[in-house]
Amino acid sequence: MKKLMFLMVVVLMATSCKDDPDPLPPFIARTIFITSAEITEWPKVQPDGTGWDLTSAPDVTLSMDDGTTILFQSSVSDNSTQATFNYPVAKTITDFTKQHAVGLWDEDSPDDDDLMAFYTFTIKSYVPTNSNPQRTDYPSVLEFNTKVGFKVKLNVIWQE
Ligand SMILES: [Ca+2]
Ligand SMILES: [Ca+2]
Repeated sequence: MKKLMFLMVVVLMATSCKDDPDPLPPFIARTIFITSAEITEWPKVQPDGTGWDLTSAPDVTLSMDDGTTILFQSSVSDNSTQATFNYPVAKTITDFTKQHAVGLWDEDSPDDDDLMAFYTFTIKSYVPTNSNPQRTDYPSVLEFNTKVGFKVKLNVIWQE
């Protein structure tokens, strides 16, 4: 009898262990918060090899837009030769299918600013496509890299 009791306990333990925890519900991000932008590479000269300004280095500023509205415009770094830039952004994007752009400009006056480099993107292309996405499947950095030597990283936080 004692033996049988032991067996029953073992069977009970085995069946209770079989209950896997329910899979986590998917994390579906509805908004993305851009905390900062880092430029690690940018074109120091125009495509024809001449400088962005006649007698000085470019006056660099970063912008971000959604095709109709400017979402972000950085301060201007006058006559800048620095290798990298880091801009706090603090902008939320909710339309993941809309095309956005980041542009690097040389501010000129009275002439129009020179567009040094730009990159267009949709947030959708960074959304994970697996059936049960978790927060960790979403990239915390969106990286852009263009042919003209313009490298940008956006540090982001995805939110439900
Ligand atoms: Ca210029
Ligand atoms: Ca200048």
